[in-house]
Parts: sequence; structure tokens; C-alpha cells
Amino acid sequence: MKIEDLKKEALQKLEKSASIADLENIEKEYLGKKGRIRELSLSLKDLDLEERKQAGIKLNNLSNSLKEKLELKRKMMKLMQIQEKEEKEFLDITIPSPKIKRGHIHPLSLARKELEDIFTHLGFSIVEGPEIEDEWHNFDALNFPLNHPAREMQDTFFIKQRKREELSQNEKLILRTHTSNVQTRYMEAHVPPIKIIVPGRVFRSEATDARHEVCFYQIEGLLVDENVSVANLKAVLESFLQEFFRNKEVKIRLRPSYFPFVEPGFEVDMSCLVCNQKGCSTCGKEGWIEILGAGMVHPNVFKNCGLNPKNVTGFAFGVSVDRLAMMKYKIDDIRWFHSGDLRFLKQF
Ligand code: FA5
Repeated sequence: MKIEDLKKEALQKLEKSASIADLENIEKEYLGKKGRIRELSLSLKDLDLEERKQAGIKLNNLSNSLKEKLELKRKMMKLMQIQEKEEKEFLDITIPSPKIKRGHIHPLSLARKELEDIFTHLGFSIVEGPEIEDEWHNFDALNFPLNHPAREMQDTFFIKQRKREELSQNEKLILRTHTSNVQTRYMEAHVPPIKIIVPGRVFRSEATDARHEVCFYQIEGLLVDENVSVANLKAVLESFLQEFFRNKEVKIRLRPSYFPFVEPGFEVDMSCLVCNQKGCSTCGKEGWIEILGAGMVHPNVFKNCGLNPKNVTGFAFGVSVDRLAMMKYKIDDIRWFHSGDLRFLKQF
């Protein structure tokens, strides 16, 4: 009777079992070394021989059939587990992949690339130089006197250096304030004729507004040869601006101006294409926007770079890529460029 009860109980538990862990517990409880079947078989010793034999056979059968049933259910459970996993991890390789969002070229890079192409067609080579520069190449070699206001803290970012006051001018480091630094570097290392443009980033410690950024892009132009004149300078400036704006009506005006490294020097303005000279925030309601500094290379600059001003002449100019891009794409605030605002960037 006890054997039948044990069998019933074990089968009920097997029926209810819901996990492999449940099956392991049942196996341990009934079939283990100290399990219920073993326990019952030990209690048979008081029965007489024939009864003991019969009960032994029954217990043995119970043990075997329980083992079989456990094994069967374990296999079923494993199969179900695999099926569930397959259903969960089903991968349909025929589903079309989500569209990859493509980036595109930033408007400043677009403008720079176009300017480089125009100047390359005009016969200029593209040269680059360091953004962290020494004072000699950024200022002194360019004929800036030591007390020039551009050297003051409000304009120039100085690199912190120990014992700065004990360093010479070509050891003191700053962030270059213009790409004219490469003029001097290039003239030190090359003999004329020289015909280069220098695109790159420049840095100025000044308040930002619709037309001024702390970090903006310039392209420096330098042409050194015999008998170079202001007429050559004007022709190059006009053709590159008209080419860049694809507009033969672009007007420029040259105003006399002072840059220590040129003589004579000019500030070059172009007619504002954002408002067609009606007056807007880009041109500060002037109708003209200043985009260029230019002039004939100063004899002192030639001397500082090891060239004889009696033998060579040249012109130089420095243009802001940001301001040209503003004009071309009709952007009313220079700060859009570095805003990272996708609503702005997606328009190009
Ligand atoms: C210069 O940087 C001279 N190196 C240019 C030059 C080269 C003159 C060769 C003569 C010969 P300037 O500081 O004016 O000059 O800057 C050149 C142009 O950069 C300006 O005409 C103006 O269009 C633009 N610019 C100046 N400051 C900023 C600013 N903070 N943000 C954006 N553009 C600026």
C-alpha cells in the first residue's frame, strides 16, 4: 500500500513540475541515495521473504518507471526551451534595413573647397601652416611693432608658458590671429616667384555678434615676383569674387587702411548680397560688408624673410571664408556655422 501511495505522490509531483529544476528536485527526493524509495526499501527488512521479494520488485519497477518518466519530461522541456528561444530570436533577413542617414559637407567646408578650386585655376598653390604659432611669425616678422594693439589680451589668445618673459619672440606661443603667419614661413623657405593661398582656422579673443566669431576661417593669398602691382591685386580679387558668386555684378570697393605688413594697405568691401544693399544685420545696415584686408607686401617683411625688397614686389590679401559663405548662402548670423543646429545644417 505504501508503495502505491509513494508512486501516486511522485507522479502527481511530476505532473505539476514546470521546470528542469523541479525535475531535479523530484529525482533527488525519490531516487536519490537518501531518497524516499531507498528509505522504503530499507523498511522492508521486517517482512517475510516472499512479501519482501514482491515489494522489492514493485519498488524496483517504480524506480525504473520514475527514471524513464523524468527523462522523458526533461527532454520535452529542453525541446520547448529551444523552441521558445528560436521564436524570440527569430531573424528575418529579408526585412529591408533602416535607411542610413547620410551626412553632408558643412557650408564652411563647401565654401573653402570652392575657393580653393577657383584659386587653383588662377595658378595658386595651396599651403597650410600651424594654428599654434610663435609671435615672430604671427607678428614680428610681419612688421607688427611690439606695442601694436592686436597683441593685447583682448585680441590674441596667448598660450600659457613658464617664464614667458624670458622667452624670445619665436619661442612665445599664441593661437594665430590670421593665416598671414604662413606668408612669413613660406617666404623664409622659398624663393620667388611665389603664388600661394593659405586656408585655415584663426582665433581672436573678441566678443561675438552676427559678424564676429572667436574662431573663423581665413584664406591668405600671397603673390611675390618682379613688377607686381595693385592692378594685379585688384584683378585677382575681382575675378575670384565674381567667380565665387557666379555674378559679374558683384561690386567691390577698396578703402585705404593700415596693416603693418603691407604698404599701401586696403580694406576691401563687397556689396551685400544678403539684402542687395538695402541694409540688414549681416552688413550692419551698411549695404557693404568688409571681407578682405589686402595690400602690397611691406619691404620690412621681405627683409625679415631674407628677401631683397629691391628685387621683389608682391601683394597679399586675407579673406574671411565665413563671411564669404554668409554672402553666398545668405546667412544672416555667423554663429549659425558652429551652432550644430541641424535645422540650419540640413539646408546645404
Ligand atoms: C587680417 O587678418 C589680415 N591678415 C588680412 C591681410 C592679409 C591684410 C594680407 C593685408 C594683407 P583683418 O583682421 O581685417 O585682417 O581680417 C580679415 C578679414 O577677416 C576681415 O576683413 C573680416 O572680413 C574678417 N574678420 C575679422 N574679424 C573677424 C571675426 N571675428 N569673425 C569673422 N570674420 C572676421
